[in-house]
Amino acid sequence: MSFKEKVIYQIYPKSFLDTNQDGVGDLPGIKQKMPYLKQLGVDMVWLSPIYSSPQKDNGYDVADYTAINPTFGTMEDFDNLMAAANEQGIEIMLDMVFNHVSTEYEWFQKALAGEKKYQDYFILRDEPTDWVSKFGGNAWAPFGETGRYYLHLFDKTQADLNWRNPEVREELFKVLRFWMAKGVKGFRFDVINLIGKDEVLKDCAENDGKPAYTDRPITHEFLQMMNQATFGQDTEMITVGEMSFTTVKECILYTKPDREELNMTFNFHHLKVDYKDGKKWTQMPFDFAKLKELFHTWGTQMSEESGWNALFWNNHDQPRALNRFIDVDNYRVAGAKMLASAIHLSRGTPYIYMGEEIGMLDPDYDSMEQYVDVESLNAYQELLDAGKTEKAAFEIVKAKSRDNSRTPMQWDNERYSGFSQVAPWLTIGRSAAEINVAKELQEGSIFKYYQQLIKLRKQYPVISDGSYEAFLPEHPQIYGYVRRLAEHSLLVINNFFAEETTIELPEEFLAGDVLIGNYAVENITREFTLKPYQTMAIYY
Ligand code: TEU
Ligand code: CA
Repeated sequence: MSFKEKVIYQIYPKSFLDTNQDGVGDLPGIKQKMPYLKQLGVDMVWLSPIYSSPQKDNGYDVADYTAINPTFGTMEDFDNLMAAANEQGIEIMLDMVFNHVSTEYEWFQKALAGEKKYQDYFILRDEPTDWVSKFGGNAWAPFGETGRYYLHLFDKTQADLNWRNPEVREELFKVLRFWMAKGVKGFRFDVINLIGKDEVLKDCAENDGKPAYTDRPITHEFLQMMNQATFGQDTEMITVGEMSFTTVKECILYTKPDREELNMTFNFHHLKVDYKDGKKWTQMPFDFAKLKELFHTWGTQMSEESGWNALFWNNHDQPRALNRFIDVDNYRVAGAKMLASAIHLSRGTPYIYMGEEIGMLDPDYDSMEQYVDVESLNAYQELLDAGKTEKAAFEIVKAKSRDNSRTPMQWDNERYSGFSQVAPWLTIGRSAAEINVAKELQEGSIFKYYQQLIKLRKQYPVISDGSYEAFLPEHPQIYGYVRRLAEHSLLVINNFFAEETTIELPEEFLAGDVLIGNYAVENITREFTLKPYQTMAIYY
């Protein structure tokens, strides 16, 4: 089966299931839930970082790429998890954080101690540039007592690696071979479009300096080297690159098969349509016209140029899409299905973030005390410094914090939602008694809907392989597209609002069949009225 027919499920290990009652999720917990994932029908599970790490950025600050974080378990636990997954026909994708390492990594420590070899592993300069770290503040920090500075595009405990050094590349390629030898079948590469820094680094006032280090031409060369030296030798491997602040043009280059870089890319433009002036720590209702334009641009251009998208609404860095795009007080279930259809029937490989399949919501915390993410804490302080009241700053954090999606998985309505028997590392969401796996499996319909979508992708080549064209691009409420493959077509219509709207269906689909939808459809008529958040796919 090709990656076009597969569906990938993301697990945030800290928050999936705690089996040794320390309040933190672990590998045996993930192993235990393999039958649940099999029931859902996903093909591959992406684990956010499980490696040794001081956890300043929840594991995205890696201190040893080939050691398991003891909080999560042992290497034996990992091997057991792999075996249990494979038994269910599920493959494992690991998260490779190759742009930077924790400053606790042996390489950085040796560099600090004065070893020249390891100093060349990092990006050291006599003068910092004006670039702003993605987690706030300047992107350079003093390198010990040397008077020099090291680059950290993220937290100051995450030092950027010098990919121009062939020894660094070989170290990283070795890491990939290590995990491939264990049977890992997929890699998700963290912010991989930032690895190629220019030789001479220049100030850049635009967008906090992003254009100076993002999507640089040499990044493509590095990816080709990595592909050739490692996963490119195994046609079953699946690779996805997380692309920060990228363009469709670049993502076509990253994913066009004949370039031999990656299979697909994540981009975040569609999840910035509720950012005021492009700034995350603001609040604004989502801009539907912009969302559509982005989906259509990426959908058609990737389709025309043989690129491939990773399709997603949620991950561990994003507040829950339900809270952002749907009137959840009235239409949580219909809305969850509509959002799911909008991407699962599109051209690309769909990702499900844990809890999405049961319609989990943001936790609805009532105090700053409950937030733990370094990014949220920094942003809160910056909002106060900029003159916001505590209340106003809190409201913004509440809407935007990455902790929103990192709350423990809601398995049942027990005290700690079946995640643990002790207080978890991050407070459980307020809705856990109402929204949980046990209840969803018993009486819910969102999980079933996801099951159906996953099956359809495998049954209908037009879903996995068809082309993409926009449908009613100017409509103020509908996001729609047509997929085509040989003599078959699929029309997908999604009403993104709580108001009904009437449209004209194209002639060619009047004789078609409804493949899936969130309301019963009696007749496909030329004049068709869509209910609140209605989604419907017609196959002809
Ligand atoms: O995220 C990359 C990234 O660009 C994020 O910082 C994103 O912009 C931010 O979360 C939105 O507010 C990746 C990982 O997914 C994230 O968890 C890590 O913190 C980051 O890289 C550093 O490794
Ligand atoms: Ca645990």
